[in-house]
Amino acid sequence: MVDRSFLDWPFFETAQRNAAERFERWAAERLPAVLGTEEDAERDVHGTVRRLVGALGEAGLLRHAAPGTEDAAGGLDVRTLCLARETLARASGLADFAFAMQGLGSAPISLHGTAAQKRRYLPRVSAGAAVAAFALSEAEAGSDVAAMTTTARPCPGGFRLDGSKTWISNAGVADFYVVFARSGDGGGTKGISAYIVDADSPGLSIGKNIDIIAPHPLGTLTFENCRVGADRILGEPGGGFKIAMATLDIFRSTVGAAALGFARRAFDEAVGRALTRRLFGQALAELQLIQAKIADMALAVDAAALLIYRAAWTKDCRGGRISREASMAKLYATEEAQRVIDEAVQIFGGLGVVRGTAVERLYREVRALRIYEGASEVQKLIIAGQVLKAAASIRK
Ligand code: COS
Repeated sequence: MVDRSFLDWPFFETAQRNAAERFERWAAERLPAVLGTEEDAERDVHGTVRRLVGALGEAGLLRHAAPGTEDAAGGLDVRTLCLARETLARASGLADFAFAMQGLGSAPISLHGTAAQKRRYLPRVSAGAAVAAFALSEAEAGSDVAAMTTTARPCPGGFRLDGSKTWISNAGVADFYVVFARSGDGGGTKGISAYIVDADSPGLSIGKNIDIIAPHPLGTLTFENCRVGADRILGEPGGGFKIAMATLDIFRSTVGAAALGFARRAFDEAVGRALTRRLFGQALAELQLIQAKIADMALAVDAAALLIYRAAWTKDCRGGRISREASMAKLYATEEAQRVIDEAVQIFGGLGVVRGTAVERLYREVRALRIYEGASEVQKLIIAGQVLKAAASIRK
């Protein structure tokens, strides 16, 4: 059983502690039936994610991903999002994915949508009746968002989108996509706007699912003369880059939290194994080399948790930009989770690489987190940029 004493840390209040308990209970009592066997879930990731979204919505848990309130943060509580992802990731990567994408795909609407846009989309996201997706990356514009070439041009009644997006989570499952496109309102980061595009919009087509080591819905979107109404632009024309970055400021901490959930599960499995597996006439846990691994893993887990909860607490309680804190949380937690899980596989020995063991699944699940929502290298650029900017402004 995972140590839950971190819930007593001062970052949290009763609301977050209660939410964490609700996610914990759901994961224990309801999730196994919704997920089925791991093989079945991986064979039909689209169907599984739809089922998971429906069940999370039915349980009332998606209201944390799309609260639909009118305050500046759209009601998003980053500490709750982090605890939710951490808890779900400990149980299942796909359950975490289903929850997280409802948040990432709808957050631009929560943060920047008009009252009418919020009314139209958020209640359905929150109920699990509509699946959301966030469409930013392109084949030649991943880390370098400003290099995007998908265009949105004015046309009678709205906008016409042309181009393609790739690495889009929930492609083919989503009911709508928040799409970022070059709108010609300025160059570089200034010329990008955000649009809500319904999945059944004529001119939008979806490529086949991209098969990755830990399968989930992921694909390519192509826009050919795809028309969206004038009421579907999000925020100000030309404000799309900042909408994307503000959304990522919130969700990068939660990616760290998902990595933390994977790491906690691997750590728990490894400690259980070390206590029960015997060799050289003693438990594995009595070997000092194993104790050193366990100490390193425990330290990485706690340090990652501190950075994640610090970032989330700062956003919830201080507001404003948290780019530095969020990037530190994502960078450290994802890199360390990879190391913790690798050590867990090592402690399991041969069994650790057998398909179907928890640590083998975690080993595959964690890898993408060091890449998506800003690769580790991008997080370093952001951290250094923020530190240098702050230092330069003090010197002036
Ligand atoms: N919130 C609000 N505004 C922000 C912001 C944030 N978190 N981050 C940047 N901005 C603003 C800046 O203040 C700047 O505004 P002004 O021009 O008014 O001064 C503007 O946006 C441009 O910022 P910046 O100069 O930092 O842009 P860059 O092109 O240098 O950004 C990085 C480069 C690498 C940081 C950015 O492109 C990035 O995060 N890339 C990774 C994208 C990613 O995560 N992709 C994965 C897709 S989701 S799976």
